[in-house]
Amino acid sequence: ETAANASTGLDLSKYDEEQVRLMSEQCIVIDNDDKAISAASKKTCHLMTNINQGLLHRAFSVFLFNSNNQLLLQQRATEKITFPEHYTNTCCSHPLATPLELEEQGQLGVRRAAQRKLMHELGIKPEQVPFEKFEYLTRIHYVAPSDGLWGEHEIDYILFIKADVDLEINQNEVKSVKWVSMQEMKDIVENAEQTGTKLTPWFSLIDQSFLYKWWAQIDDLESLKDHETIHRL
Ligand code: DMA
Ligand code: MN
Repeated sequence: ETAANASTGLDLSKYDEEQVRLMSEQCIVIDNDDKAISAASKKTCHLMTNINQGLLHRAFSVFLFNSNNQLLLQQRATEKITFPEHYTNTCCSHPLATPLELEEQGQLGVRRAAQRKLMHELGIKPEQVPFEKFEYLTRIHYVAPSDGLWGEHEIDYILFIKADVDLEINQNEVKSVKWVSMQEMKDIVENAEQTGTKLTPWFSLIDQSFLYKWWAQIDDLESLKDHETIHRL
């Protein structure tokens, strides 16, 4: 961290040690067409000073449903550096700038990253979420400040998966989880302000645009897939 501090003048010592460690992961830097152009640390990619200059990276968002069509929501841990304690979809993160997770054929890199993080955050075993079960719907490009210093600027691959899973929560990542029906989800969002429920910006954007249309067709998603468009939300 000493070298990073020297270059950014940023003191990370007030944050959770494990979350600071994860800030050195190498994300995939992309252009506006989602073409991979380089790698940069998670820290570099999430500083608003860099985002304001256009720095953009690749991400994914998993929405996991059980056989009763309930969505698994997660509340982010207090330790998270961006959007702590916010409610959001099942699991989000970044494919890393490694040969395996850079693989674009069949979105294999993103699928590998999704499996890796479902295990890391929620203890879901890869056998319960095989690559081919992820339904890749579309990509969403958005920018969202977190607290002034940090933020997001991503092209986000949206993955739906229907699978019954066993959970073993990593408390450094996840504060709580909740299975919700479509109506319960709509109520949570509608009442968020009164109840003081913070929602992540990307989840709010997807909630306002595609979520219920996709959810209603959870068993028949083929015709809703759009692998060409990058939706600028
Ligand atoms: C980043 O999520 C990805 C999106 C789509 C916002 P995150 O902050 O949960 O990433 P990580 O779990 O790697 O910290
Ligand atoms: Mn990100």
